[in-house]
Amino acid sequence: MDDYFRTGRTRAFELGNRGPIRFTDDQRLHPAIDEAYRRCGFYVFEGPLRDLEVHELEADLAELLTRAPAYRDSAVEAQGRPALAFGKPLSDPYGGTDKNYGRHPAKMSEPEPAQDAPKETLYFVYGIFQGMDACLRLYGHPDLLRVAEAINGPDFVPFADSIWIKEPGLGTSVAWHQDGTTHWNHPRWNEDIHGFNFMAQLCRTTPQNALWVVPGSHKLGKIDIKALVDDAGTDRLPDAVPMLCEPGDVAICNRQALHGSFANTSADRRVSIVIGFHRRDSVLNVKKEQRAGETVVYDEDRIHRRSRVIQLAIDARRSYYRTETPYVYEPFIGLEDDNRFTEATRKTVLEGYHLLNLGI
Ligand SMILES: O=C(O)CCC(=O)C(=O)O
Repeated sequence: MDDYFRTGRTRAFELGNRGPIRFTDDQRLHPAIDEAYRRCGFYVFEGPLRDLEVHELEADLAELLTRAPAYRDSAVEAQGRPALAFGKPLSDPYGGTDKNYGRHPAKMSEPEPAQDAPKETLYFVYGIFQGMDACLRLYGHPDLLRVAEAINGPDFVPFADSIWIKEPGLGTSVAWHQDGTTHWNHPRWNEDIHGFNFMAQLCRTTPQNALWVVPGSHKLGKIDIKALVDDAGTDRLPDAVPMLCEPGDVAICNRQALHGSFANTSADRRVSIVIGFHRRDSVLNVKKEQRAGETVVYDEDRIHRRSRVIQLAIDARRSYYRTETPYVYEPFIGLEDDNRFTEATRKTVLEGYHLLNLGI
């Protein structure tokens, strides 16, 4: 494993896919960033979050954790609160199961946790804009939204959002997968059709605790992951590289890229806040079976209601970071006053908003 981690680090830094966010004079993503993102399927933006913002995100999470139950048995999904997922320390909750539409077909190795480890670890939080205002402000980050516009067009729409937590010596693995579940055989399939995720990092990531990505795999269509892992004879896929970041970095990762992470046996925590966006025409009128079994249509009304969260986030950020120029979100031009972040919209727009997520 040490050798894999060492060579992975070297290969990660050789890819040339990291640096600050840069735009051209006409507001396009800098061509060097665009080229590297398209070649690799991910890019590490260095330092878009200032220390203050990182600390506020950490404080939001710490507050959530002090209120969170220790185990799944006692978890209550209260309305208006983020929802929580627990797993056995160092286990692989998804690999080889039909969870997440069966997109994790191969099991990861599961190291033995320490004898005194708790029986469960909290590894995933979703619906994070309910009661975590620093996360909401992050959602309204003008430079990140400009990147979203550059990649998905000015009428881009939300996907979903979450926090992955990998506690030292406990963090569960995430078996190799590609995120997309619906458009692999679409007549206009292309490398952007399943959207992308921003991954904002609150901790330094290391080869041991990082997300790993197979560069270029977002262009390959649906990959036979089980065969790939079987052929490799190991869950250490030889072409993968770790997504190495400092606190305050925000990576962007194509959802079609093959990615996964190992159980965190290291002494270092990782916390990644994941926020996804789609092209509007990827989701409009898509029929999707939800986890509960019912089928929903992502019609204009649902997309509009879910997109209001972006406009609220822009407003929440505007009144907090007063020296920043707020992002102008095209679908809400002229509707700004109806979409202010207030105690009323906290309830009417944010409570349960994640039930309107646009998963594809
Ligand atoms: O951060 C991780 O370890 C897993 C993230 C992931 O797989 C995802 O967001 O799709």
